[in-house]
Amino acid sequence: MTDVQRTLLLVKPDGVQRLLVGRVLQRFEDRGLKLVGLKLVQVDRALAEQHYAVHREKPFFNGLVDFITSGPLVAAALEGPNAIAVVRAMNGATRPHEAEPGSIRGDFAVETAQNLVHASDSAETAEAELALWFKPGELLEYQREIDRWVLAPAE
Ligand code: FUP
Repeated sequence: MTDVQRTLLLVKPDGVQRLLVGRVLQRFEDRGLKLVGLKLVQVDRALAEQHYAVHREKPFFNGLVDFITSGPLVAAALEGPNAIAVVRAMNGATRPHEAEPGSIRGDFAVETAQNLVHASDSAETAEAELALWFKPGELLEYQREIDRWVLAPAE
C-alpha cells in the first residue's frame, strides 16, 4: 500500500539570495509532490536552535544558526507517496561534493555550509518539524485535478 507522507522542505537563505526558490519548488511540483503549506520566514534564533537541536553539541552549531537566521527562507510542506525519502533523494547528499548530479545540491551547491535545502529525515522528524514550522491551520488538504494521473487510485 502507498505510504502517503508529509515532509518539511526548507529553501535556506542561500537559496532565497541566489534566486533559486522557484526552480527548487518547481522540481518538487514536476515530480508530482503536492504543496500543502508554504511561507517565507525570517527565522529567529530560538526557532533555529530548536530546529537544529540535534546538532547542539557540534562545532558547526553556532555557524549553522547564524546562517539560517541570516535572511528569509522558504518553508514548504510537501505531500506524496514516500515523500520523506523522495525529497531527501532530490535534495542530494548533505555534502555537495557527494551529491549526485541531478539532485538540487548536486546541481546548485558546492559547500556544506551553504547547501541550499533541508528536508526531514524520518517520519518522526517530519512530524516534529512540520509542527515546529507550521501552525495547525496552515497545512491544507485539497485535491488536484492531476492527482488521478499522478497518484494510485484510492483503495
Ligand atoms: P541534512 O539532513 O542533509 O540537512 O544534514 P544534517 O542534518 O547532517 O546537517 C544539517 C546542516 O548542518 C547541513 F545542512 C549543513 C550543516 N553541517 C555543517 O555545516 N557541517 C557538517 O559537517 C555537517 C552539517
